[in-house]
Amino acid sequence: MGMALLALSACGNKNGKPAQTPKDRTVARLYGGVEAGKILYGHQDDLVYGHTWKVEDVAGDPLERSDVKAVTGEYPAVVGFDLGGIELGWEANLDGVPFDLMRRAAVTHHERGGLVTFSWHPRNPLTGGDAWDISSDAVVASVLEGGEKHQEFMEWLRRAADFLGSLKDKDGNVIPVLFRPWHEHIGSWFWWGGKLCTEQQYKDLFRLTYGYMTATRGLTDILWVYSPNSGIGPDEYMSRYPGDECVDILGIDAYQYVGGDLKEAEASFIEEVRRDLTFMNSLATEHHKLMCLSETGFEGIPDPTWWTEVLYPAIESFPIAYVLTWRNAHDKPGHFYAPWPGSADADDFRAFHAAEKTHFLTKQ
Ligand code: BMA
Repeated sequence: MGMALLALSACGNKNGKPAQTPKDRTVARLYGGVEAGKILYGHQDDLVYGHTWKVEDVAGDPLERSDVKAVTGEYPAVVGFDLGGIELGWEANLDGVPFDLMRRAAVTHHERGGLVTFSWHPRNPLTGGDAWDISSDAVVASVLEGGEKHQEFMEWLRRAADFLGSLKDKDGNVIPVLFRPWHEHIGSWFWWGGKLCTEQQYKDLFRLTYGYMTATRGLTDILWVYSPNSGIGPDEYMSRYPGDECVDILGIDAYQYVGGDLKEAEASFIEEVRRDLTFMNSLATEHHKLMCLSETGFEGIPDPTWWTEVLYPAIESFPIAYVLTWRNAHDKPGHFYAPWPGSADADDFRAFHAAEKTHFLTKQ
C-alpha cells in the first residue's frame, strides 16, 4: 500500500525484439508485483455502488466514491465488473449496473493506474433462465458448433466483444483487461458446470469464446483467467483446462462459510485456501502462468478480525497477483464482502490495508 502500482517495465524495439503490447506490459506489471512480494487487493463493483449508496448516486459523477476508499483512503488496485445481461442487449447488467456506467468506471479505473477484471453470468441460452438454471444438461452442447443455439450464442459473444472492444482510453486504444468467463465450473451450479457438460464440451466452450474474441474480433489485449471453484484437487482443477494458449492467469474462487463454530470454520477455510494455492503454485510454475484468488469473501463479514486473522494468513505466503472480494450490494443489507464506513471490520481492514504484502491503488 501507499505507493502507486509498480511502474511498467520499459517497452520498445531494442535488439530487434518486437514491441511489447499493452497485454505484455500488463502481464509484466503483474509479475513485477509478485516479485516485489505484493498482492493487489480487488473489489467487485467497487466504483458503481456500495453498502450505503446506489448506482443512481454515481450515474453522472466522476466516480470517486468507493467503500474501500472511504475506509482506507485508497481505491482497490483491481476492480471487477460483471457482464451478465450484455448478451441480450440489456442496458444494465443483472445487478442493475448500466453498461454505460460500467464502461466509464472501467476506463476511469484504468486511467488511474488500476486493473479491471470482468466476470460473466450470462442467461441460459437454451431454457431462457438465468446463469444458475441447471435444469438442462444440453445447454453447452447447444451453443457449440452444430448445436441448435450456436448462431444465437455467437450473437451473445458478439455483444460481449462489442462491449470489451468499446473500453478505450483517451487516445482511442482498447484498454487491456482481465476476462474470466465460465468460472466455478467444476461444481454444478451454473449451466456450464461439471455435471452439465463433458470435459471436452467445456474446453470447446472456452476455446470458442477465446477464438472469437481474439482471432475474429482482434481483442488480443485481454488477459484470460481460468477460475474453477474451490474444494477440488489439482487433477480436477486441470480436468477442464482449455490449454496454455488461451489462459494467462490461474485463478480459484474460494468463499468462507460458517455452519457451526466460527473459529473452526475459519481454520478450515485457511487450510482450504492454502491447499488450493499450494497446488496452483506448482501448476502455475509448470505452465508459466500467473495466479490469483479470483473471488473470495465472507458474506456480511461476521468476524471483525477476518481480514488479518483469516484472509491475510491464508494468502500471505503465496505469489498471487491479486485477491478480489465480492460486491457490497446496495439493495441487500447483509450481502457485502468488503468494509464500509462504520462496518464492524473497518479497523481490521485498515490493518489489512497497512500490512506488508497488500497493495492498493494510490490515486495519481
Ligand atoms: C452473486 C450474488 C448475486 C449476483 C451475482 C452476480 O454471487 O452477489 O446477488 O447477482 O453474484 O454478480
